Amino acid sequence: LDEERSSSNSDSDDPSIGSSLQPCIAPAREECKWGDTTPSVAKKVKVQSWFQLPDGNWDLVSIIKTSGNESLIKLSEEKVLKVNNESLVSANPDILDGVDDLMQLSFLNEPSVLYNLQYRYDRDIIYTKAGPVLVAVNPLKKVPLYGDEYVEAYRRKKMEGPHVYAIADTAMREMIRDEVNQSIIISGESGAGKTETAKIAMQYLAALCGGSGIENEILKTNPILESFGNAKTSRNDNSSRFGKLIEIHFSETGKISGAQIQTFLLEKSRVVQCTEGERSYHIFYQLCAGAPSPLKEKLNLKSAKEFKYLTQSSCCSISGVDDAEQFRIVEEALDVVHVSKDNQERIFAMVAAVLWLGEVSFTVIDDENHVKPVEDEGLVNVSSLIGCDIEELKLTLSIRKMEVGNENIVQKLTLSQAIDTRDALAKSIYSCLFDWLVEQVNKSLAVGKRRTGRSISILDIYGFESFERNSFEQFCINYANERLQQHFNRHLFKLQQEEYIQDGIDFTKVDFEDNQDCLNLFEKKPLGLLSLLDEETTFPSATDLTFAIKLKKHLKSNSCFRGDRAESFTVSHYAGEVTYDTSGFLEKNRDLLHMDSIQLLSSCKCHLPQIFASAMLSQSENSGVGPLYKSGGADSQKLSVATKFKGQLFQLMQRLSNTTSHFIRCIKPNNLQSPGIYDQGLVLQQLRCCGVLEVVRISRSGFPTRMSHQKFARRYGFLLLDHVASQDPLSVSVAILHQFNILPELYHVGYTKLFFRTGQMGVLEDTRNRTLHGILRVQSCFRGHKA
Ligand code: AD9
Ligand code: MG
Repeated sequence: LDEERSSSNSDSDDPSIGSSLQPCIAPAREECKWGDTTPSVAKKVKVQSWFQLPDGNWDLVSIIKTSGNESLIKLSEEKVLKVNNESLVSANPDILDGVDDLMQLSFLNEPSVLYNLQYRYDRDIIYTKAGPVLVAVNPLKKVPLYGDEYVEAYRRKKMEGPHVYAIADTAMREMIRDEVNQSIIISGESGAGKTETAKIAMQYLAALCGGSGIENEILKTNPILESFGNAKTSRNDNSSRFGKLIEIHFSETGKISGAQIQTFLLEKSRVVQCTEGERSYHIFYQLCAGAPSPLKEKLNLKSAKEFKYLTQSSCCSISGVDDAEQFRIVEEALDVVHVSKDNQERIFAMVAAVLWLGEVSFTVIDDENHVKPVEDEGLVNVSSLIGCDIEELKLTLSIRKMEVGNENIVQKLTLSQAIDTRDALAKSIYSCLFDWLVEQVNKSLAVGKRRTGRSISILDIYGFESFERNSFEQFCINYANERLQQHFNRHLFKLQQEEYIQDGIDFTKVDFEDNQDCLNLFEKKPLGLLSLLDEETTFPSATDLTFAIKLKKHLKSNSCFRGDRAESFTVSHYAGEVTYDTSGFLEKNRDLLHMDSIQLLSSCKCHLPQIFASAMLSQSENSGVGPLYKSGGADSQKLSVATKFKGQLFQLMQRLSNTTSHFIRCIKPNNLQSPGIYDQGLVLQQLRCCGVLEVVRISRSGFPTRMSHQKFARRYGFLLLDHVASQDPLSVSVAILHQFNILPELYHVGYTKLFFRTGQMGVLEDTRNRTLHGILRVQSCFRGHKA
């Protein structure tokens, strides 16, 4: 018994590790004092179960008595209740409290998974494995789990508890050993910690494989991309508004030799409007607060509070963040990635131009609400910053040239059309600037670096989203997640198969559920969501309502689709049902920039035409489709946003399918961005959405509980009633299985391990505990008698 106890704790106290390192392996909830007094033992062996309280939280209750279908239970707050047995969910024995890997749980039910994660979270052990997946619960505070000492401990395998470092280390080793590219796929909802986790992984790789200095450049891309692509939202003060894949290249000697960044779907609308209490992209505020005086004068900058685009949400600052200081960090980072001072100034001029566009206002010139822009400092600053003729700018913002048949006609813009045109221009300038900046960074990270073909890619991409109201953005994001989920399922299935085969187990197909039906709903041509959306997007007279009607007409027989109220439809995603409101879908999918605006941007004398052309070009290259603008009508016939995104996604999936993937699922413990609060309902919902419960479910359908022959024989051998001829662990194990009449379909004997159906270990553990209880009671009586 002592041996068992010490072996279960031994991993956590390696004396060779610096004393400041926290163990990443949980200690037992209460130290098992098997030889001690009877009451503590009695406490350990009482039967416990999970019971869901009216508030939805699960409580660990003791079963006092069971008769028929009912049990008398004691809640943790001592109240006694009589409940139906069906409302009780099996709890794991205490020995399994806070296990490193959820798969070690004998009962793999939702409350047990939730409890295990909470048990660890309460002790700042934020990482847990769920089979092949690393679950990371955001601590929302500094935790002492990182830095040189930890890097060293993981590198030298002194520590093996679940950690991002361990994942990065495995990826590194497998890349070298198997000569296969690796990927680390990080997902989770907003504020769950994806970006921080990606950075932690990058830091580990930089520490492990740095040396040439390029690793510093790679790390410095983070403040740059965050400045231009992150913003304060209601869910995260530093929310990434784009998806990112960073591919880190290694030389033959395992040193970092370069990197390449790909970004996905930047949220453009934020540039011109954001919700109350949220902010636009950090760079706007950083530039206003931190630009040195000469630059401020050159760009005619005011304070952030004075720009309309930045004040509409009544939020200009983030508590605890110094925008001016951040500006200096960004400037320094731009230096590191070799963006020249000239280019930096051009970048800031474009940022300022966007802000000044927001200042452009209009006056109504006739009874039909037609307008012209007011010629004030807004208009003047925009034209000087982007280097266009002010008259051209005025025209672009007041009329639209159209081709009807063979005739060119000029349409005057109404106030709302003029505002839309102005905002579309601002969004376009900003998103082209973002793409161009990424391109510059990529040039720096790739310069002169020889690619050996070995790489580790880190994907930090928005997780599944389901809100009260879901629009086009959620539609794209959830489609991406559906694709990633398929990649995940296939990977998981393959891993399971390999493990069974390796241990000599006859692998008869373990259930494998695919989400191909849902993907077909999106991708089928011509009658899939994306095709129908594109078709409707190109119809001049189509509206969001006609789009919704069309979907219902063509897709009503699809099992993953449901037509709802007039303008909405529901999709059954792997993570649950989501109802999408089609209003705005067509406009967002078109993302139209009128020809007049394109011509204006192309005519600018500043750096913009270059930025614009290059960004446009890279967009069409990314999509793998020909020219972005087809000639014909006066308005551009641009590739739709959804189609472009689909192209990017296909490319991404192709890239990932050539890698060995490692999955990290980030979990947000509460919606308050505060440490120490674990909201069970919220966590559960995320575990469902990010597929952790799916992993658990898939594994449960197989033989998820594994124990080596040795450990099994050692743990349960003393329960054997008959003498076993051979004392080798395998024979002892088999004898135990026979003695307890465990049905052959509930286990498999592998070469090295025993594999059990879920729940079986719990049964054995109960027997073991009851037996121990009996022995100890006898011992204690005996002691008492002697005394
Ligand atoms: V979003 O989808 O981009 O809105 P993320 O990327 O999932 O979101 P992020 O990484 O930005 O979330 O984390 C949110 C905040 O949680 C960070 O700003 C940190 O304050 C906090 N965080 C996340 N991970 C850690 C960690 N390992 N240690 C400490 C953390 N704090
Ligand atoms: Mg992020």
